[in-house]
Amino acid sequence: MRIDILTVVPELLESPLNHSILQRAKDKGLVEIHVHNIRDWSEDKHKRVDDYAFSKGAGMVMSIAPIDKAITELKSQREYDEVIFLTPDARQFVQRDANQLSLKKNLIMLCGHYKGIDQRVRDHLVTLEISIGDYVLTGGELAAAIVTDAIVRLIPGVLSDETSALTDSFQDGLLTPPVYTRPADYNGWKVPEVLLSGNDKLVDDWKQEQAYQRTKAIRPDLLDK
Ligand code: 6GU
Repeated sequence: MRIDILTVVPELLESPLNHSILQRAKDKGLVEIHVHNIRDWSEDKHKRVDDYAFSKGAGMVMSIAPIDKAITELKSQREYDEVIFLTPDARQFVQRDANQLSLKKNLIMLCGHYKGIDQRVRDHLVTLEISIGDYVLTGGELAAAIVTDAIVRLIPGVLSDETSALTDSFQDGLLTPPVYTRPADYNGWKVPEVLLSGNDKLVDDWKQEQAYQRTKAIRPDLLDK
């Protein structure tokens, strides 16, 4: 998979995409992530990428020209499955979206900034709009990092079998059961007896029940689905 991220603050994406599992996925050649500065396509002498809104009091708006040039250049090099716009005024990204996007070959992610973006970008260049939740961030960069992480970890070979994505919270509609490691007794705080029993059937039943009880207590909405 290849992901091209278009932003006016590329620095914000450096650290989150260059460590741990994402870095290993890149090293293994399972994913290529390219971060581009939209300013590189600005023809303005001050490299501006925004301008005043036509409506009064609406603040600054990201201009269409540099974004169109960037996307057109990328599209001339390969075919893209989606041009994704990260913005709070969109449908919320959920695990099902991550699953579907993890099967794609080439993705463009466009990070919103300032007060908004010229609507013609959304109407003519963007194919998918996503928000990561009902709160407002200063820009789409952290959201792009989150969406990239959620997608990349699902690519076959990125996670080891032990940490398989199939056992994640949400994949089966339930939160995960609690986990423990040694010592079995830490200053009187004990690991549940059943986990020390060596009886796989009992352990599986316990995990299933814990997953259900946690979901009922914390995210009852998931049980309605
Ligand atoms: Cl994708 N962008 C911004 N700026 N804020 C958000 C968001 C995205 N998702 C939730 N809040």
